[in-house]
Amino acid sequence: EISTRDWSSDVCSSDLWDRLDEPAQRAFAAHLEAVNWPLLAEMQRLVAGDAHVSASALDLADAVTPRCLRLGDQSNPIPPAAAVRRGGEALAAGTVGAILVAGGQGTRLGCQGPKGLCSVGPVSKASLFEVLFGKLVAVRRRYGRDVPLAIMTSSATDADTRRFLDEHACCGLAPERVFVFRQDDLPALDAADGRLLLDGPGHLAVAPDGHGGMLVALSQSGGLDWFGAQGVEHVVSFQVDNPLAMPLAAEFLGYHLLAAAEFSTQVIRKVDPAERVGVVVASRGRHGVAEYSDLPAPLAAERLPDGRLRFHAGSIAVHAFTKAFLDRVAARDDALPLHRAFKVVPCLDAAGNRVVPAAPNAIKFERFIFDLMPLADRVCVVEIDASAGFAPLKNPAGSAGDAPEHVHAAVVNHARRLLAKAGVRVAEGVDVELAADRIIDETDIKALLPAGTVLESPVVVGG
Ligand code: UD2
Repeated sequence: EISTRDWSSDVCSSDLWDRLDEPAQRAFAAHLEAVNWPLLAEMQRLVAGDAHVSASALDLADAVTPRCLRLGDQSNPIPPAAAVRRGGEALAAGTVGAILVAGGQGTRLGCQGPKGLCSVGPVSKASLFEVLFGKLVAVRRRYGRDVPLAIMTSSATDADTRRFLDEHACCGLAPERVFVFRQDDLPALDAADGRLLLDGPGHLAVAPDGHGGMLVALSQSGGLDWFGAQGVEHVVSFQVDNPLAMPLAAEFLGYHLLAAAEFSTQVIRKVDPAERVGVVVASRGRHGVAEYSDLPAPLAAERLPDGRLRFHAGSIAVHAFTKAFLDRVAARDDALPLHRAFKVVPCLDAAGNRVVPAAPNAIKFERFIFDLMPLADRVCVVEIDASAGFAPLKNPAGSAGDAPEHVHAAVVNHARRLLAKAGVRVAEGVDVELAADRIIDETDIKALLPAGTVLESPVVVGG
């Protein structure tokens, strides 16, 4: 009763079928039946298309960097104090939820399992998960309400993430306020002919569908309704690799709310064209993000008369959406385009031998959540200081940037700056860290340490 569909034109090495025993054939058939065939046809059309055409329909020729508010800037059209107040009211009313995108693995960083398990606490050795979940605990302490948190995992990180949450009692978050949902996988296709690849006998080569997979996965898993049932009206999303992320900063939320934006986003000032961050641009009345890999080098390096990069609003993937906007776009099946990436994908050759190609042989497909931006009627862009809110862990130790040692230094420097604001001095060369679940800003430090305190040895303040 194995399906009668003829897969031979779609699956590379399909003659290997006969070598599988019957249970393996059944499993393979089920695997193939689960493939979204209309989507596969669209992916195959993209394989055949021009490799240099960007997926997002942004016209960069006449695009500009949109006007940005700046965190703490008194010259903003919305005063910072008003934003802090409004954001604080929303947090105290419990109308803000959060989504953490955590489908990525830490393997490349030498850490087994989900990237969230990588240690980033310079003193505590706390993992990314502990630090990021701690921030929600700190918000509850200050504003008296939980922030419901949906965590997006992938096939590679789901089981380990759930185990981590069990073993660490959700790091102090109320378990009923944590919702774990899994993004989908998409097949990788042979770059030469668009056929499916096998990465083992009877097993398709697949990869997670990008953080944009969040939209469909959240909606289909019941996550959007879960937020709705708790009175959530605004949802922030952030990435698992940034221990300095501040998606729940009251001032940021306040700008989002007071600007009546459907989609707000945090950016940093991009100063070097080589920085691996997408850029927020405005073109023909719409906002969007041009991913760094899609931005032609001459455009990325273009400068304004005042010396700034023409495209200087670097996206750090911290966004806020209205829940109504997410509901609206989740109902469309064309909300997010597919992006292609040429990758090396180990696979079986026609003789059934596993090969690891020396050059990219396959196309992987991903959707990006920031492609929702052009669909939003009002967008609010808020610039933050990178030193206060962006220290991504991307590369292994010894790399030129975004490696554990850079993250470590950024976390210590951020702590030193907040401690200095609270009148606390730290001796030269001493590592200090702020307990993520206690300290949002200097006011929390002042409540713990009297001004004039000197820290002479490594410590987790508030830990
Ligand atoms: C991302 C942004 C880039 C910039 C940078 C900031 C994209 C395409 N690019 O670059 O513009 O904002 O981050 O750090 O977003 N993830 C999933 N599932 C997936 C793929 C990724 O959950 O299928 C998560 C992953 O765990 C990580 C985040 O998304 O938290 C970013 O993924 P990445 O490290 O591949 O993105 P990167 O550094 O190329």
